[in-house]
Amino acid sequence: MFKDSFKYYKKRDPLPDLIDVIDFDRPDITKVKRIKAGFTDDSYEKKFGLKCLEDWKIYELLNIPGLIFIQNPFTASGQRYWIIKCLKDYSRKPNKLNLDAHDILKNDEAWWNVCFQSNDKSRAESLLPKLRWATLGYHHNWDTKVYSECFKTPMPTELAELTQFLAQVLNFSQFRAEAAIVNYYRMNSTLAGHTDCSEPNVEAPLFSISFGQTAIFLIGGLSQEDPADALFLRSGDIVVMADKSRLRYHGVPKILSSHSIPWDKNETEYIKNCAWNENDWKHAKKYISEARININVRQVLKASQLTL
Ligand SMILES: O=C(O)CCC(=O)C(=O)O
Repeated sequence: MFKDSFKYYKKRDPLPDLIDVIDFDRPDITKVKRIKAGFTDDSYEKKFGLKCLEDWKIYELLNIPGLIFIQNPFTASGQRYWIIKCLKDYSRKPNKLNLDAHDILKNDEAWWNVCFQSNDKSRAESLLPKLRWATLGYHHNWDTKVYSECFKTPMPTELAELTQFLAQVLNFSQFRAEAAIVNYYRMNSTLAGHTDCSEPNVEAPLFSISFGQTAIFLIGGLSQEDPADALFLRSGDIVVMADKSRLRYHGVPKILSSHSIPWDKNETEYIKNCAWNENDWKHAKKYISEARININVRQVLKASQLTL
């Protein structure tokens, strides 16, 4: 059962045995199969900090049809670019934050500025770990779970373009990025099991992009009673929940310290394909050394709909 597996992987003392966690660094061909990319326009790779398409490794889980895994397709500079975007841009207005409900930030304040550009070190230290989520585009309503035209701001163009490119690569060319949740995890954070079923369009795939420390991601079936599989999600990895996998239970029972730091590799000029600011990176690098970020992008409207 999903709950039992969640409890098992969440425990700290003793730590769980990770032998059954699916590890794409050592893909087991009895559990996963390689699939091919279907799109080849390399101008997009350069734009979004991606590696050359021919170097991507894309898998589908054999026992979860529709669950696609792309193993870190980002260059190191691409990872830095997206980590800074999540921390500096997606955590500010007009996006909605978990912090909004508590009046922790004054009207004109941004989380990034208070944490990294103010002289009040004690406020910065206490605010930094409090950021848990930001919503973009059609904002997820955590209480009613119902999207509304009145609770919507523009989707960041670069994020919409990145996910639309990923969708094309996987032959979901009709995908439109209309809503996103950015989850910010500390090392002791978890995300309880749930299904993503608020979108009127659950036929469209959902794109989940992870950066920073490693997660154990648990994916079960359509019911809580079904058994679950565990996967390591490392920095840069992308999970796509498409077709029959779109409505499966999933959650994050544990964050683990990452053994490698793919955002910190030295690169030749050729693959430094994304611009980011050195000073911003100094702050973001420290943050991500003890945190994980997940960007979860969805289509809300059905293909024929223009509004809700
Ligand atoms: O953090 C993750 O990998 C999963 C996030 C998620 O399931 C969600 O935002 O609905």
